[in-house]
Amino acid sequence: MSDLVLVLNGPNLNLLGSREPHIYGHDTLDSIAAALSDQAEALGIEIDLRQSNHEGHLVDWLHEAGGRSALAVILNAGAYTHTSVAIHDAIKAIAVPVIEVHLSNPHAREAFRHTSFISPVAKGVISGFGARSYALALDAAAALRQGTAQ
Ligand code: CA2
Repeated sequence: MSDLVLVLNGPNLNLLGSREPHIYGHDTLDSIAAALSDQAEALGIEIDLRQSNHEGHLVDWLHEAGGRSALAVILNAGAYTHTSVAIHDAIKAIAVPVIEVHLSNPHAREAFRHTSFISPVAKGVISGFGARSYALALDAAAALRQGTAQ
């Protein structure tokens, strides 16, 4: 197991901070990355934050996390959360805990967001806290390293 945490972000999350701030907040993905970087340094964890609008990139990066024996993956799969069997299968194929995160609380939104293909294969889920969802997930990843998370 390494000290590497991949922070993977799916479609449209590159637009964060530009629209729908009432749902997703004012933070941009760059500002989230900067805050996570500081937090990771304090925790002695290496993070690598990526975003793609393409499902296959997320699948490839999950495989990479498995190949590199990452400590954890923090995954906001965006809308693919609600559709992607490919991402579900990729998570099952790796021996790395995946922490599902969302800025919003999908269960408090439209019915089509109430199904997650990620949750059944995730170590845990954190949603509804805006950018803080990512910070909470990184804390959870650090706890996994120390063996203090279940
Ligand atoms: O709450 C979350 O983090 C979501 O994963 C965000 C996804 C949504 O499809 C999920 O149901 C919940 C959408 C991300 C789109 O982000 C935008 C940001 C600014 C402007 C437009 C879209």
